[in-house]
Order: sequence, then C-alpha cells, then structure tokens
Amino acid sequence: MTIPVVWSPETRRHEPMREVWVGVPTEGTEVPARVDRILEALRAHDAVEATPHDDDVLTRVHDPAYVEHLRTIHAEWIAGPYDQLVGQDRVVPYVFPTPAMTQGMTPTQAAATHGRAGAFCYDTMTLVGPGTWEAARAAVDCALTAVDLVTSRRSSGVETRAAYALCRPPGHHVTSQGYGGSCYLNNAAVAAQALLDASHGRVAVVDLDAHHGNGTQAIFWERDDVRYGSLHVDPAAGWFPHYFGHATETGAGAGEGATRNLPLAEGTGDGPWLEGVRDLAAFAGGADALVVSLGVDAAADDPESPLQVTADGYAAAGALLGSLGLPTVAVQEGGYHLDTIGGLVAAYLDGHDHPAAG
Ligand code: SP5
Ligand code: ZN
Repeated sequence: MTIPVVWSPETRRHEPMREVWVGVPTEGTEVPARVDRILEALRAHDAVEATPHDDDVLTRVHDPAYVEHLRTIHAEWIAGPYDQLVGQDRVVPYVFPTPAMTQGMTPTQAAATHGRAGAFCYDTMTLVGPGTWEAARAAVDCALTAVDLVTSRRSSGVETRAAYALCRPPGHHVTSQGYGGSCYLNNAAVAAQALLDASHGRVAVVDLDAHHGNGTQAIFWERDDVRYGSLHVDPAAGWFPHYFGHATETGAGAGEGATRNLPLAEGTGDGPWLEGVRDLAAFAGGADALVVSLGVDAAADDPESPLQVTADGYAAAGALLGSLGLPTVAVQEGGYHLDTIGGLVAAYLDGHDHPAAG
C-alpha cells in the first residue's frame, strides 16, 4: 500500500509566463510541467482525481473579499483592456496600498483595475493569467480531497493514514488577505482547517519548503489549535520572503509558542537539515493530525534556493514525520528543478510510508 496521490488536470491551467523580479520580467519557474513530472515519478501510487468542494473552509481561511478578487481580477483586466493597450494579458500591480502609503488611514477602493490589482497582492512576481483562478481553486480541492481520504469521509473501506495532494500553484506564502511568492490560495492552511473541522483536536503544520511559509504563519499566528513549524533558508541572509521567518517569531496571544522557525544558513545539507526536521517532528508530536508543506526546493539542484538537501535527506525527513503515526496530508509547495522534483517527492512519500526503514 502506498500513499495516494490526489491531483487535478485543472492545476495545469495556470501559466505564469513571466515573473517580474527587481523590475525585470524573467521566465517563470512555477510551470505546469511540474505537475506532469511529479505524476510520472509517482506512477506506482494510486492516483485519485480531486472532487469539487464548496468555499466554506476556503472563506474561513481567507477573507471572502480576497477570494472574490482573485476569482474576478483577470476577467476585469482583460476587459481593461491592458492586453490591447500595453500588451500585458497578465494582472501585474504597480501600486500597493501598504502602510508606506496609507499611514493608518483607510484607503478607498481603487476605481481602476490597474489600481485595484495591488490591493490583495504584495509582490510583482506573482502574475494572474487566464487559468490562474481555476488552477488555484483546483489545488484547494486537491488538498480538501486528501483531507477526506485521511478522515475516512470517503468510505473506501481501507483506512488511509496519509495522503498526498499534488497542489499547483503552491500556497504557503498566501495570508488571509493576499497573495505573493508564486502562491494564490493557501492549500496547507485550508487542509489544516479542514482537519480541525473533522474534529482532529489539534493540528500541526510542518513546512519543509526552502522558503519560510509566511502566509501559513500569519493565518495561524494568534491561534493555539494549529501549530506552525518551518525549516527554511534564513531570511536574514537575504532570502525571500525577507520580512518573516526569523527564530524570534513565535506567535502571539493565544498562539504564543505555537509558531516555530528554524532558519538555516545558505549551503545547509542533509545533516543539519535533518536535525531541524527532528526538532519540528517533536514540535508537532503532540498534535492529532499533521499537514506537511512539502516543498522540495531545499534540494541541491533547485534554482530557487541555496540549500543542499538530497533525495535521501527527503526520504529520512519522511521517515521522521511518518514515525509520528498521525493522520497526515502532505501538500505540494515549491520545487522547480524539473528533472529531480518527482524523485524528491517520491523519496519523501516512501520515507513517510516506511518510517522503520528510516
Ligand atoms: C512556493 C515557493 O517556493 N515560492 C518561492 C518563491 C520565491 N521566489 C523568489 C524569487 C527570487 C528571484 N528568482 C529569480 C529567478 C528567475 N526567474
Ligand atoms: Zn519555496
């Protein structure tokens, strides 16, 4: 028995084309081929197509106004018509109503689409195109279907302890109110909330993506029912998301102590990385269910991070988290080296499924 893979063909519909980085349009790395490369590597696993779920959990994790914005902004942009005017068929904001502009005042909603584009977005590299909403929403359905599998809300007869959601685009940079970092809807946060709703008393999210999951951290910052632990390249060494992910961030209010960040130096390899995974496994150990934000961009070959983790490292991480024996939903986050991402995901899942071998 292997861990089932939940996927949707709709997740291929998001084609970012470009990401504007330091003012320069560069080629996007979060491409549809990621889905196929991962599927190919997981041929031995049962594949389950995601089933549609309503917006209930989604609109409790995200502000409904944000969800509506993401659902409609591309059609509005096309009507603009910015494609005809400037040759831009993707939504790219140029004004952001951050505190630098508002200084405590409440801004009025922008009348122009190109003004409104910055209202729920915090960077310039996360473009919204024709299929972005459909893909992001399908990724949420992948996460929710995976939750169904581990909570036996689907009566398949056999108990499934772990399921993998092949979510694309990824989600851990999305806060309750906005997107960035190649992410549009927070699949892992939705999975965690759905596990709570299915009466798993406390949920832990362990984030193995090379980047800090600032969105997931923000969503659960003041809550004690979801713990968030992350292992990532040190933002203080100059890495995205720059403003969050330091060890001093531990949560607030009822959530004080329920956030744990383990920033790592550039070049960190398997040994110290696995020490961090061990630490986060202990941090997650008291929970009743687990969500793994499974980014594989910490791998040595990945173009978006300087960490040096191997496939064996990911397998060992899977064994450490699998040995907790918790109902688990692993959600795909980043991972951009097309020739290796599938094998890295397979290694993690194999480790998770055979914790004794680790
Ligand atoms: C989900 C996830 O892994 N998001 C991470 C996005 C971080 N991107 C940082 C972009 C840094 C500039 N990359 C330039 C590469 C040229 N395309
Ligand atoms: Zn990442």
